[in-house]
Formats: sequence, C-alpha cells, structure tokens
Amino acid sequence: MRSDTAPAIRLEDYSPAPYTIEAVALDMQLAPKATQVHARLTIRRLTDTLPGTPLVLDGGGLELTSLSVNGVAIPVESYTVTPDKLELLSPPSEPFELEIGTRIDPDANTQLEGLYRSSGTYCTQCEAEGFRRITYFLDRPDVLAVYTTRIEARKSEAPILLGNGNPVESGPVPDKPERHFAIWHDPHPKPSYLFAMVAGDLAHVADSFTTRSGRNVDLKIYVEHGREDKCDWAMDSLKRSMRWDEEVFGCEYDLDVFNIVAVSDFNMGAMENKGLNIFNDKYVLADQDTATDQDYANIEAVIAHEYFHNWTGNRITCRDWFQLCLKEGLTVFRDQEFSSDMRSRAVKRISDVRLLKSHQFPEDAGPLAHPVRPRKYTEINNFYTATVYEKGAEVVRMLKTLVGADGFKAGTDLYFQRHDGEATTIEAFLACFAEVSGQDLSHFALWYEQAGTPLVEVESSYDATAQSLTLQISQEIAPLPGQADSKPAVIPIRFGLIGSDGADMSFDKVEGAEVRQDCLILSQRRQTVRFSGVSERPALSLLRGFSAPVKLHAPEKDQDLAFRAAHDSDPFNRWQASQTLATQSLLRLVRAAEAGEELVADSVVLDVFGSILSDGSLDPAFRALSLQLPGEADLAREIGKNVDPTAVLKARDALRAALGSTHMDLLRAALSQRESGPFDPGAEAAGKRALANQALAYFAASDASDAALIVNDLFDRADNMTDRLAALTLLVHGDLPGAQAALEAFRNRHETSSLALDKWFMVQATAPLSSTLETVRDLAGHRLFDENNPNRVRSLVHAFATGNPSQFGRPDGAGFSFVADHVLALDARNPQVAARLLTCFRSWRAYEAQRSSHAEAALQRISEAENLSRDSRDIVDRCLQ
Ligand code: 0A1
Ligand code: ZN
Repeated sequence: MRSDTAPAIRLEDYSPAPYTIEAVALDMQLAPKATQVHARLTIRRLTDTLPGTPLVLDGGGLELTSLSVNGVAIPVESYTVTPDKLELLSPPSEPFELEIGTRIDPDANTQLEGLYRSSGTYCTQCEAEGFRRITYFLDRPDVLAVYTTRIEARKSEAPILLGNGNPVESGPVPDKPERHFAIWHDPHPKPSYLFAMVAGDLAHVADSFTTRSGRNVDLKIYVEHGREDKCDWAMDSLKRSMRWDEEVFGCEYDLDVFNIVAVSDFNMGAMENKGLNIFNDKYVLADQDTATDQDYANIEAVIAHEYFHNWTGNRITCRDWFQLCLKEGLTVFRDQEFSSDMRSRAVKRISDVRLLKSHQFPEDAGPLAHPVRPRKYTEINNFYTATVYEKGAEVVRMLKTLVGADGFKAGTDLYFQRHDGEATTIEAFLACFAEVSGQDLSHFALWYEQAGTPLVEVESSYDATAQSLTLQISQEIAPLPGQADSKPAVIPIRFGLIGSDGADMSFDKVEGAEVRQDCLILSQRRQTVRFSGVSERPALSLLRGFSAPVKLHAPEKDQDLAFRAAHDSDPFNRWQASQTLATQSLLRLVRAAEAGEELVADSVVLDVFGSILSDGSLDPAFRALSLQLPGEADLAREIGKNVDPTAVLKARDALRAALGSTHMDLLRAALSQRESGPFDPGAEAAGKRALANQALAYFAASDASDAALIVNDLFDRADNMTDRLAALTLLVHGDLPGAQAALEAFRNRHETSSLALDKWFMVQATAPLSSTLETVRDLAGHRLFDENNPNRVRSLVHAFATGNPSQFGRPDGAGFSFVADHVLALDARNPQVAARLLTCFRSWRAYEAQRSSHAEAALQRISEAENLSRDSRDIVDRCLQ
C-alpha cells in the first residue's frame, strides 16, 4: 500500500496560534524504556481569540498518562487525544495551568528526534518538530516560553544532568538513594525547538570567557570518557567565536554557562539549543592522529555557527518554518565571515563557492528546487537544504554588497535592537536594511521568492576608435517544476577591466546600468552597458568574489583565461579563470572519450597549472585549490544532459595523468618541500600540507615508475591524519600496489576511533573502480558497519552515492539499486537520514537514456514501497514529478 501524501503547509495560510504558552515547567524522570515526563504549562488565551475556542496541541507518538487543568483532573469528555494530538474542547478563558503527563521510550527512538539515547547518553533533538515527541505542546517557533527543567535519573547511569539556561539546584532525591536531580532555568523566552536536555556518564573539559561587559561565563564541553584530550580545538574555536561576535556584530553572550555536548548518533551537524548546544561528535573531536585539516576547519566553522545562533536564531527567532533562512542564511554568512577572518579570506571564499556550486546549484536546477524562502512544504525536515543555508548566505552577502559595509552594520544593529525577543520574518529583516540605507529593497526581495540559478550571459565588443566597451547582458532562469517563468533579479556584478599590463584600467563613464564603485547592478532581463574612455581592449573580469549566486557565461578564449589566471587582481577570479580553462579543456576530452578518440590534454592547461605549481609567491592553500581539477560531478553539471559518467571519469583521469607526467620534476620538488616538525592545525600549516598532497596526487597519476613507492612511503611515515588519509586515498583510488595492506594498517591503527573508521569506509566507498560496488556491499555487512549510526551510514552509502559518480551511475543500474535498497531499509528506522540519502537521485534526468531509466526504476521501486515515511515520500514524489 502506498502511504498517503501528507497535506502541504503553506506560507500564505500562516496565522498565530489562538493561545500562547508563557511558561513551561518540565519534570523528566529518566529511564531507558519508560521516561515519565510531567509538563506544567502556563497558557493564556490571546485577546483576539473567542472564549471557548478549542486548544489543539501537537504530539508525536505520545502516550498520555495524566491531564489536569488548574490542578484538577479533567473529565474525559472535555478533551480528545491521539498519539499525535491533544485537544482541549473548551479551555478556560482566563490564564490557566495545564498539566500533562506523558510516557516515552528513549531506547526505541531510532529516528533520533525528541528524546533518545546515544551510546547510553540521554539527549534530545527538537528542531524542527521534535519537542512534540516529549510532551503535547504548541510546537511552533512563534510560541515563546520561559522554561524550567527538572531532570531526574539514576546517579550511576547519568551522573551529569544538563538543561537549557543556568543551573539552579541539584542533589539527591529524598527516599530514592540511587537517584539524583538537577534543576535548570532559562530566563530567555524561547520556542520549543530550542529546548534540550542531556543526561549521562560524561567527561568534560572546562574553560571560561569574560564578556565585554564583564560577565563571566563557564564554558564546558562534554564528551564520552577518554575523549577529553580531543576537545582543545573546539574550545579554542568557541572562545574565538565569542570574542569575534562581540567585535564584529556587537553580540554578547547572555547566560552564566555555555555547554556543548558531543554525541556519536546525530542526524545533522549540530544544534543551537539555548545554552546547551548538542553536536555530532564529528564537529567537536579532533587530534593530530584522527582529524584532517578539513575536520579542524569544519569544527571551527560549526562551533562558530552554533554559537552565533544565540543571537541569530535564539534571541531573534523565526515566526514560522518558512522563515528558516532568516536564521540559517544569516548565521551561515556570519560563520563564513568568521572563518574568513581566522583564515585566508580568498581561500575561504573559493571553498564556499565550490560548495555552493556542487551542492546548491544542482538542487536549484532539478526537481527539488525551491526558493530560499519556500512557500510550501509537506515535511519541514526536508528543507534544511543547501538552498536555505548556502544560497541564503549568498543573499545576505549580496545585501551587504548593495547597502555597503556601513549600511550592513547599521542594519544588523537595528535588527538586533528592534527584534530582540521576537519571532519574526524576512520582511522585518529586510526592512531594517531598507530603513538605514534609504534603499528600496523590494526588488531585491525576489531572491527569497524565486527558485533557480539565474544564467547571466555577457557578450562584449570593444571599439578601438571610440575607446568604448559594450556589454550585451541577459539574465534568465530555466523553467522549473512549478516555476515556468522567471522575473529578472537585482544582480550585483563586481568587475574589473584588465589592461595588457595586468592592472585594472580606469574608464570615464558607464551608460545602461547603475555602477557603484566596482559593482555593476543588473536589474533587467536584457541590458546593454557601455563603458567609455577605455584605452585598450580589456580582459574582462566579471563576477569578482562571486558577487552573486549566478551562472555566468561570458565566452572567453583559452589565452584570455590563461592571462587572467596569472594576472587578475581578484584572487577569486584568478582561481575561477584557471578552473574555467580546465573545465573547457575537460569538456573537450569528455567529447573525445565519448567518441572513442585519443585523449590529448590541451597544452595551455598544462602550462597554466605548471605556472601555479612553480609560483612560490602565492599562498600554498590558494595554490592547492587552484591545482584541483573540477570534480566529476562539476563536469556532469556543466554537461547538463545525456551525461555519461564513465566518459567524464576517463577525461579527468587523462588530464590528471598528463599533468603529472608533464610536471614530474616540479612535482618532485614540491614533494621534497614537505615540512616536518611539530604538528600545527592552523590554516597556514594546513595550506602547506594541502599543496604537498595535491602535488602528490598528480605525481601518483603520472607515469613515474616510483609513484606507488613514494605514496606508500608517505602513508607509512605520516604523523597526522591529513597526510595519512591523502596517501591512503591515492593508493585505494588508484588501485596501486600496497592499497590493501594500507587499508588494513589504517583499520588496525584506528579500530577504536569511530570518526577515523568513518574515513576508512569513505575512502573505499568513493574509489572510482569497477569493483567498488562489490566492496561497498561487503562493507555494509562488515562487523564495524552500524546501520543505526548516521555518520557510519553517511560514510559508506551516502559517500558512495554522492562521491562516486561513475560507480553510483554504473550503466547496469546496480549502483542505483543498491542505494535504493538502503533508502528503503533505513526509512523504517530513521526517515530523516533516509530522505537525505534519497536526494542523491535528484539529478537522475541528466543521465543518458540507459542510466536514467535505471535510476527512474529505482525511484519507482521506492515510491511503491509500503508505509514510506512522510520524509521519503516527499522527496521521491518530487523527484518523479
Ligand atoms: N539548526 C541546526 C541544524 C539542525 C537542523 C535540523 C535538525 O533536525 C532536523 C538538527 C539540526 C543548525 O543550523 O546548525
Ligand atoms: Zn544553523
């Protein structure tokens, strides 16, 4: 039987709840299989609500054990109850106290929403709608209450008891010597999705922070025993985040304590619960032996992200879930800025744009496309997307470009002051910037409303006699499901006109578009822009710093790209020029591979990469990024339709081999510069490792007879995870001699580190080898595989589906079928993780006919399954629509 399609929730139907809940007193008697929750809710009818209007509370699989109003048990005829809903038919018209008893089973909770246990630790996840799985409630973000939480548990089972806000009291439970309790009080009114509690046998590391107004804050990070020595980087990142937010955004912390708990079973990255952030341990734990440089950078960013939510999300929250980008887009923008200040701004920008293009662009071009602020959803958990987060951050970045740095600061100051303590909207946010800047942002607001990535096409012509440059510019979004037409958007294009000496040229005036400093502001479907006083034909550098989330097509000869790859004063566009050059060359190789022709790499690409490799004046991290070829999925996206992933892989392999063989001497030199000495996780040392490992990758792809020997040697000698994993990846993905022995050595070394073992699974799942599917099948039955641990599932099945285009997309459809099996098996236990895995099919129509029909069959099979969750039903329906 096909599960019913859930009704769509629509933005236009928003209305406030008829009642509000002002205070919540929770008492949680913890037990693994039968936790008793007692909630005392102080409820008030809103003035617009007619007396006697029913009160409908949300529930999620709950068992009601008691119910009273103002201390008196209420008769059965005055309410109705199901596991998912509690309705008081005629509540008191004056403020009243509703007491609700519910019983829940944390151990049976495999979906990891609400209260569950991870390695024995009780923890909660309430965003978006998990609180209703703890007690009946108005589980929506515009109901803000003050929470007091009493937690009681067996002392031996859970010596640590944590809640939101500040600790109030703790001690033994009278007459129950084996039990103890703690009471926490959070004075800041908050929505239920920010509720959290944790109870378990945990170790911790402690530090403190003095805020700019002199408040002392106790900082603690809780982890499983034995992991305390992996918390230093997270703690350091937290203190830097707290200081940065004061200095840059004027945001100060507002409680006496800030606690972080790391758990090993978590659906997402981390969660910003007020005063009690709960993290996937992947974003907390790090040391030299088990974490890569990328892990260190991610930890820094995610710690900052969750901390920054304290103001953007918690103090000012969302009126409804359609406004999710209000907190997420803004907070991602803030964490990106933080990382840029901690590291190289250029490298951070390039990395963020790569992520946007690889994750958000395909989402925005296929059946799962939605506006940054969606207008409807059936399952909100499916909207924690790259569009809401990453494109949402790009929209905030464009806003800053348009109103200027000072206008942006004034706008955020006004936002914090005006909306503190509120649940608000995108309109209210934009109004702050419009007000301080005096600009009309109503056209700009389209970025929140319209799905799809605009394609901006530019044709340029230079008139030497008139000394003028003319640009014919158009913008268009390809039709999407539910969005046949698009409207032209406001698009800020930062630009430069580069002269033959490599310097930016001046010009006299511009007609046809508004120009503010180095920024051209487009706003029409078609525009002709004329620059006069341009003394020679310039190399055109458009979209500097990736100033808008658009696809830019501005035809450019290989030689011009090579020139800009060497001379563009904008580091982002310098990187982009070399990437575009490599992409154009790779696309020619893909066509040759499809035609069965010989694959000969273009010399201009070999030359440009050689120059980058030998240019010691450039930042090593920037060089490492510039030397990376566009990925297989990037190329598939460029090709757009009739994609044959095997041809893409062949083309990329051919260019890698050519680069390796052509520059063998330079590569050997780069390898010999690998630094030794004490490990430093900072960005500079990480950049040097990245460059050395990028050089090693080309060397391994070359025809050097000692390539495998050198990679094996590095694997054996590596004293940190970045280098060890880089070597292991080259051995396994290149199917080099020594690969199996290295895999075994890696597994033995890291047998007790779950996060390091995830890497062991991932390396094998992403190997572009015809044997990989069989390996992955075996690994799914391996004693170390745990299908209930989301990180492990992601490191094997998700990694295979998203990080191995040629094998997931095997022509016989076996890759699709394998992933479909896992989606179905997972769906019954953890719908959120299953639905996310299912999104790997979103670009299925872009494959060539044989593959796309296999992918469609896999989707059909999922669609026809019995009792599919609402999460997976939503994704599969949209994929097939
Ligand atoms: N708000 C968190 C991410 C998060 C979202 C949803 C979750 O469960 C459905 C859990 C966490 C963040 O942005 O970090
Ligand atoms: Zn967030």
